[in-house]
Amino acid sequence: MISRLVTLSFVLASASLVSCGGDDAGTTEAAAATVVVTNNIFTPANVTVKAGQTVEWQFNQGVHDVTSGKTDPGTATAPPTCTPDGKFASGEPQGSGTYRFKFTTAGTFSYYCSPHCANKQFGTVTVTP
Ligand SMILES: [Cu+2]
Repeated sequence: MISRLVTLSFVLASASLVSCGGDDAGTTEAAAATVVVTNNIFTPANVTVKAGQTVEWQFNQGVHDVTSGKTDPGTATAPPTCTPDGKFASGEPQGSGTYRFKFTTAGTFSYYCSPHCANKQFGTVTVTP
């Protein structure tokens, strides 16, 4: 029964990924880097891909999102802050499924989890030419 539910939710998640345009949701191209999302940490937090390659985030534990923008870890007296830049975003926080984004320009792109900015759930994607 549990495995049937897991299969069903996987199918539903896959269907919703295919139906949402933009980003890299519908591609069959293999991801060049995979980031596992568990409670308040991206693993690995820093990945490097080449321009034109795709990064895939796998939501495995808790409820999180992937939002691009500036991250500041704060200080002993100031809390961490996160400011979205609109370059990529997975949308509503999710507890399972995947999010994929194809990076087409070189640079270093920082991102965070919106619900857990205070926990410094930060990551970066470095894209080489
Ligand atoms: Cu989170």
